[in-house]
Amino acid sequence: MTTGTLITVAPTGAESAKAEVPALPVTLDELLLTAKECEALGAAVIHVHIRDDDARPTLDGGRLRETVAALRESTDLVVQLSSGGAVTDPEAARLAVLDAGPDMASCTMGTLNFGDDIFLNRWEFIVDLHTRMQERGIVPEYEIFDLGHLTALQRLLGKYGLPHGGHVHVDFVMGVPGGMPGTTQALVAAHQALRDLPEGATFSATGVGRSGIPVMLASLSAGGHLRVGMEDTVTYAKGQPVESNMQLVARAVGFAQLAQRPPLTTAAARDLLGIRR
Ligand code: KMH
Ligand code: ZN
Repeated sequence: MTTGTLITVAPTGAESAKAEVPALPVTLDELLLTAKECEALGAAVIHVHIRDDDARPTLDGGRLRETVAALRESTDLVVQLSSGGAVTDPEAARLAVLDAGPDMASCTMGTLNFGDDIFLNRWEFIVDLHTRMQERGIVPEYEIFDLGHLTALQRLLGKYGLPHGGHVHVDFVMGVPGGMPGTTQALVAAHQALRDLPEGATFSATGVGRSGIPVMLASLSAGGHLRVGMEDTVTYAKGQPVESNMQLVARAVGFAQLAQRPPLTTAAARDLLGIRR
């Protein structure tokens, strides 16, 4: 059955520098403004990376807690904290992200080359993240950068059981140099592999950089959901830098409406993902 479209906004990420991308929201005020405007346009989930006073990525616990509280106060968005952080973040700090008590957290399902860096996600670390989220009632979004990550997820669920809430939701992060390409063919392959996961598993997809539009169209046509935002896309069209996250959310909403799969409300998103507020 085709449903409406779950739209996640990933407004900041850990990779772009504020000096190079001045429109990037890096302060709490900037993040809250972006969150409110994206929610008004049709986003239901926010995938959050935060920055320090110098606009550098941070996993500071106090700031994360303040951010979760502020987002809950000003919006009804599902708050998903990144446990991926930046490629330089140590495992302990990534696990401690859960202490901020978000509705959801990301959980990347394997190690990969990440451009010139390595995004390290050891099996034992993944198990730790998954089981701690089960214990604390946090719903994971499993980040799938490559096909083998779905095999790892199947193994994880088989050995350690379903996530909190019982629903499995994954995000195909496509087009990272070192991961699967952002193509229709790769999305179809990943979608096929979803059949090995528990019945009813859902997926979102995001294409990094130029692969954003083809991945969005492929995901909508395959019954998938969308993640957009300046974490993944800083160029709107050739020679045209992204002006704001709202521009990207508005485009995703337009595509979803064209596909006759309008954006899910935040309440419907909670139902889909198995989240209780
Ligand atoms: N910044 C990347 C190394 C996540 O948020 O969980 C990892 C990332 C995935 O963005
Ligand atoms: Zn992220």
